[in-house]
Amino acid sequence: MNGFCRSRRSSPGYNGPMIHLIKRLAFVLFAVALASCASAPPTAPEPRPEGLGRVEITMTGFENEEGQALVAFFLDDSGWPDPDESIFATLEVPISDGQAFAVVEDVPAGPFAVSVFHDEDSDRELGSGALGIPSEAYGFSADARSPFGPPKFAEARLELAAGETKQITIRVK
Ligand SMILES: [Ca+2]
Repeated sequence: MNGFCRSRRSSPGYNGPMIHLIKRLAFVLFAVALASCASAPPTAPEPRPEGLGRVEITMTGFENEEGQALVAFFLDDSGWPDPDESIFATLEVPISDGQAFAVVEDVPAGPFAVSVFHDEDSDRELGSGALGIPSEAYGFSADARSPFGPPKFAEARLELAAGETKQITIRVK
């Protein structure tokens, strides 16, 4: 500790400008970071077209009728894909013959995405086993699938037109 302090004091001619340079560099890096933040603001909500539609969701691929299908409906990536974070609609629907069916009414036209999982033990959580790999079947609109974690909203995104009834199928696995 003393040695460190002494060496700094003993050569001010070298360390002084060096420290100044490091401070300047740090400031430049900070300014660059700020500028890159300014050029990429958080995604602003897109303007949506006027009007409402309806989405009919058929889910297939269930291996048994335990529990229910938990369907979460999103209009943007806020909270995606957590059913408890969906600000638009979360539905629990029964499973029969390996299938489940849900209807979401009065959906604002524009982009949407749906996440589904088979909540076999009815705890409202996507069960996971070893290494965090899901133990309950799940799926997303647009057949979105990602090898690591859930796909992004943009990958599962579909479009609804005003006055449209859109029928989609989500296969869980
Ligand atoms: Ca569960």
